[in-house]
Amino acid sequence: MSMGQYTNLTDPRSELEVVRDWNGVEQVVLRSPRGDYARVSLHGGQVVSWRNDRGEELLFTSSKAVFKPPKAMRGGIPICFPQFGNCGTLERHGFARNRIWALDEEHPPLNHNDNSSKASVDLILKPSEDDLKCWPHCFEFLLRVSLSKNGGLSLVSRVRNVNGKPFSFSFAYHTYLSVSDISEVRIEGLETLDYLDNLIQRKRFTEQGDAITFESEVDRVYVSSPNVIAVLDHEKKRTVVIRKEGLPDIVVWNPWEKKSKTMVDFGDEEYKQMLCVDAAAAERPITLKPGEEWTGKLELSEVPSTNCSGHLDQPGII
Ligand code: TA6
Repeated sequence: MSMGQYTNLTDPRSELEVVRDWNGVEQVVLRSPRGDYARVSLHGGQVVSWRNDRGEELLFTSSKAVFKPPKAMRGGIPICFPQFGNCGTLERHGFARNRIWALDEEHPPLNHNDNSSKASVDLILKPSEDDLKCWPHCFEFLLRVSLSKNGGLSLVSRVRNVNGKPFSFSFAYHTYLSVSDISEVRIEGLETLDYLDNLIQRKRFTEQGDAITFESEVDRVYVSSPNVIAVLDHEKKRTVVIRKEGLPDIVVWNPWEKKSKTMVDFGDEEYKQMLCVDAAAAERPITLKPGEEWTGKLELSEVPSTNCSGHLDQPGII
């Protein structure tokens, strides 16, 4: 398949390849010069794999995941749009994660002035007739997925209102991180924040802990959070730094034991090896007037734990 305009290789040593999964759905493989790897499926515009230059997978995928459109695969980074969770009339987390996206040949690459060396691909989603029946708003969703030469993974979403009237939506990068042992993991950067507890009808609380640790089911929306947080995995001596722009909230989810047993596409013990930390606009919807557009950015990077704890504001963490 020819490398059309939807691809961007600003470093000739980076690689990009279009393959097909066993359902015949196209997937785009990005490789960095030093051997990092990412794979994006056109099913849901979902990143389904992100590996470092040592070949270690950084994203969780359930051993019971269903790889058959339209159901979104349980793992990787599903995109929740135009609705996060059950906050609305649509199916949970909206329809974007269940749709087949297209490689975007139409538009100049997003951020075409960003020439830091990376491999990237542009995808596009527009509403189908069926989508317009359940959500009567014309939009254009451009997604750029990039892998930098240092293995950083970035996702830039640009939603444009090509409708005649305003519309509002909520959004999340539903990021399934792979962890060694959930009881060995802590999140830094959400201290003292307010959160909405989805386990208690979105009741509002204030985080008391000095870092978030896990010993039971958690399903919270941390509101108006800082744009940089870190997930520290002591056993793996690994920290994943999460940077976000245009997304005020962070959703933290681990189903723990009981809920895990209720999910058919999730192993009963798998809650020990995953943690969802979603950059999101979940508390308040985003409203776009006709012609307006919104951009939401996520950057994930892996840093050796020693570099991070307590120093989130240090330059060079990313
Ligand atoms: O992000 C947290 C959450 O909204 C939880 O409430 C939980 O339901 C999770 O998403 C998974 O949703 P899914 O529809 O993928 O099963």
